[in-house]
Amino acid sequence: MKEEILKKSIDPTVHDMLAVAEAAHLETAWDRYQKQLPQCGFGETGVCCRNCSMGPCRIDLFGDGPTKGVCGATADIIVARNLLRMIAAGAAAHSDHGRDIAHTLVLTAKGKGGGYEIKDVAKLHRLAAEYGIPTEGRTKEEIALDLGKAAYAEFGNQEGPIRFTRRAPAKRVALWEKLNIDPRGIDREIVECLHRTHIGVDNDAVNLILHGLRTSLGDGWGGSMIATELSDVLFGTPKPIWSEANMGVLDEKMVNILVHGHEPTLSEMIVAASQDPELVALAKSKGAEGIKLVGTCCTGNEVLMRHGIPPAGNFLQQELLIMTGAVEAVIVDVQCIMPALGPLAGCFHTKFISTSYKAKFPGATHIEFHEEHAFETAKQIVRTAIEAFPNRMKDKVHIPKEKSALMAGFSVEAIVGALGGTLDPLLEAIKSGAIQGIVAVVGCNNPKIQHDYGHINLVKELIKHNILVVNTGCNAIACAKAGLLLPEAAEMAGDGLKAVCKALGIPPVLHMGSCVDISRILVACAAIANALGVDISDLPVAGAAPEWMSEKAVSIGAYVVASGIYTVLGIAPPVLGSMSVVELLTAGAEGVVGGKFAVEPDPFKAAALIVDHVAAKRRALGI
Ligand code: NFS
Repeated sequence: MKEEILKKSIDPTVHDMLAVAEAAHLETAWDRYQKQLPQCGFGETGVCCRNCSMGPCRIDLFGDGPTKGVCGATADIIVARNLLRMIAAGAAAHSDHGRDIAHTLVLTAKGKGGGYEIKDVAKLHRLAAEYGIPTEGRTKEEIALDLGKAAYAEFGNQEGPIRFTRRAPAKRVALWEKLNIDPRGIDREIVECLHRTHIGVDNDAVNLILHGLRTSLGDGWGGSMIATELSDVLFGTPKPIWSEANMGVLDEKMVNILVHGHEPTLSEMIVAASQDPELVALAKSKGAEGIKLVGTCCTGNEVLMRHGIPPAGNFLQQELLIMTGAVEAVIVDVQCIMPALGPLAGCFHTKFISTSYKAKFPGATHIEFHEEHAFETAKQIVRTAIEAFPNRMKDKVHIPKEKSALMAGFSVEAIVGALGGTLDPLLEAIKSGAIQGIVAVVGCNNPKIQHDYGHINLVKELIKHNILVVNTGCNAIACAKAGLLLPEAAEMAGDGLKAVCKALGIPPVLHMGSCVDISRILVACAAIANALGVDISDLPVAGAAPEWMSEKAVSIGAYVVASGIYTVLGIAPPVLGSMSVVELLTAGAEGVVGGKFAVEPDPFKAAALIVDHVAAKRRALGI
């Protein structure tokens, strides 16, 4: 295998497919990244401003060029404004997802759900109690209607507080209130980001970034948490489940359908449609043995968590999956879907099907999905995939064989269940030191870092140091492919963590879901902090995003830090053009919110930073 190919990923399926791509002259994100080099230094350091038409302006950090934009904006102002816009976009993406789920819950409660039903009634009751919605003598639909409307209203709230923010320890809420960063409404804070970054409004880097934290809290404890909680009510709260991961899950004899994107509303129905006897019979009539549904990105995680649908790869594998020549359809909704997929699918028999009015793509077949007709549309989409099967070009089919078994489904409820009904055994393990701490490793892939190298090495180092890892998103898929989501992976852990995992029969790395499900991790942190009578910032916990790339990841990083958690990034955000913003994010923030960022691309060094941080928090707690 060529050296350049090996350098791109640690995953053998990727090596295999990159060789196929090269031979067929097919382009990938890695090729396009190479063509972008050297990337624009102004953009990279965050000192390019396009917010008005006196610009574009840029700051010359090293020469004797301009130090201010036409309006007088300095590097500090421009960097902070740009960062705020990234947070706004990320928070908007997560929150719009949450809004769609609330909408689906309302439609379902009204009997207009097109095939959805309320699956977790116990959770519905718990959430209703939190919102002060009466449950006595009422049907689940009546309760769900009130809950859906109440959650829906959080988006347009003007005064706050956002209900779920009150799950945080009282000390944390008091701190947010004191700093004036307690979010008032989910949309309101996002809109205010856009207002503040308009020419001539907020020109104070600290003030801008504090508002970024407020906006991001409205994501983590608002939009994302609503997405997670209401998805559980509608589709069921995940429980431990077995599956397998990586490109080897594709089956040459089957109609292979890839679901990609983020919202579970569509994919839930695709799961149902793919099991529909009439459609299975149709697939057989076309010469296939059946229908094989696989996932990628966070839609992949949603259907893995609830149905055990195998993830076929993470973010950087989306193009490679089409290149196997064995995928009949890629069905997408929103987010993390490369526009490159349409033209690429055109080189194969693959149908690239877009479904959201919000997300159209070149080269896509658009079959618009509306919740009211969910199941019918899902069947139409699956039928379209099946019809493509006879067009498969046999000589182009190449499926890498590697795949790994995995165990996923660790919602907070499932973790408490695995612990025997209370958090106590976990708290005891933390106090005794068997488990030193808990670290969330999350986020994307990025061609700037060898694919999966950051994810896998960081996670392995942490478990070796008796740190329990919880994960979501594309990190979870990376770990699944590497066999780290198996109870046997406890053999790679330190003695303390190994013993705990063996006693409970759980992996040392717990897959908690999609990226909006990082809200599950916040809930777990809040519950542990409340049980110990401390703030989240006192806990031996940390966050990490070794290969992040999306604006959603920026919003996540911001709310994790604003929740009091130390967070290590593998890639620097575009802020290096302002030393005062860098100082605030990597040092000053700790004195304000109890959490801060660090940037460390080397996963071994990142692990060392986290291990030290966890040890320091343990000392401070006296454990
Ligand atoms: Ni998260 Fe999920 Fe993956 Fe990154 Fe994209 S899928 S929402 S943004 S690339 S982890």
